Amino acid sequence: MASSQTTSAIRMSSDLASFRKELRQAKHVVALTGAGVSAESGVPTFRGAGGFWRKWQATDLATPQAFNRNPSLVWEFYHYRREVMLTKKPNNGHIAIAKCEKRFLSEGRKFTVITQNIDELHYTAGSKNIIELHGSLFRVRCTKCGHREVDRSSPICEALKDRGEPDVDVPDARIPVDQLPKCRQPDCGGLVRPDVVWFGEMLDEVVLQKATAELDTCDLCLVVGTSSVVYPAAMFAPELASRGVTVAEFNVEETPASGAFKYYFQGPSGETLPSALAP
Ligand code: BV8
Ligand code: ZN
Repeated sequence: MASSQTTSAIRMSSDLASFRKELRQAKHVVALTGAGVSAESGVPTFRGAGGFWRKWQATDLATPQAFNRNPSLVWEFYHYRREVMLTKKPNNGHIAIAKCEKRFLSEGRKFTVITQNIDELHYTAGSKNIIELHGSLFRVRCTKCGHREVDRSSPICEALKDRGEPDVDVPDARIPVDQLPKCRQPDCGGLVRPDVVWFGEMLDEVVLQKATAELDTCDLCLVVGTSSVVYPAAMFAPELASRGVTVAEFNVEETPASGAFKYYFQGPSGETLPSALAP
């Protein structure tokens, strides 16, 4: 529970009592999360100051074109983000979401997390029913045979050891392809890539179907820490609102989508969620 001091510091722009009444009556909640829910865990968001790695933004490197052009540079970027996660923990926002899911389950109600994040912090916080729209930092996919597997190794390959530093003046490692992470399937040995959805790539059909099925049956949606600019995730909550489903946004600032939502709670989600989702 946020301390009284921080609660008074948070300007709750909507009527918390009214939201909590709807939360008590909801049968199926979907929590749609973005990079902002992990910000207080120290994970850089995409569009904040932390959105740069060396001289690039994620949108420059999180593309199939960038990977085909320079797999070494893209692997340095993902290797850096994997290593960063080794020291990051879920914050009170992730934990409040996980506790709310547990309470809903004990009351025969449904709670689904649909996240745009690839940092797996919702799993670590104890959430169970999670849909990762954009994949995971800790899964790889072979570019040759398509084999997917979880890979938490640090470093993911010898050549990336101590590489990936984020400072703008660090020279690219220019690692030869045959020293980059390789497929472990017998007789393959193909180059593997992070198993994430890059810009310009379609979301996994099955993942999208699962997310759509959850969104079609939910009666309350929390939108937490997303700038709502990346599609198709950006249209999920506005679509629900247009169908009359209650949407509550938790963000430190208003977003292009805020106007469509019934509730807006301003403040860091690590502080606003515990009081909003408490029993
Ligand atoms: C698709 C995985 C069909 C990788 C990600 C032109 C050419 C090609 C495509 C497009 C195009 N124009 C538009 C598109 C579609 C494109 C898109 O939407 N582009 C955007 C940039 C306009 N989408 C796609 O390409 C998608 N695929 O559409 O396929 C198609 C195919 C071909 C051609 C056309 C269409 C695939 C998109 C998935 C990309 N992969 N991640 C990786 O992570 O490396 S996206 C990545 O960025 C994240 O997953 C996330 O989705 C997004 C970042 O958004 P947020 O999570 O919202 O984070 P952000 O930093 O932006 O905002 C943080 C928010 O938190 C802020 O609002 C901030 O105020 C708030 N906040 C900060 N601190 C806190 C807080 N809130 C609460 N508490 C705090 N403490
Ligand atoms: Zn393979």
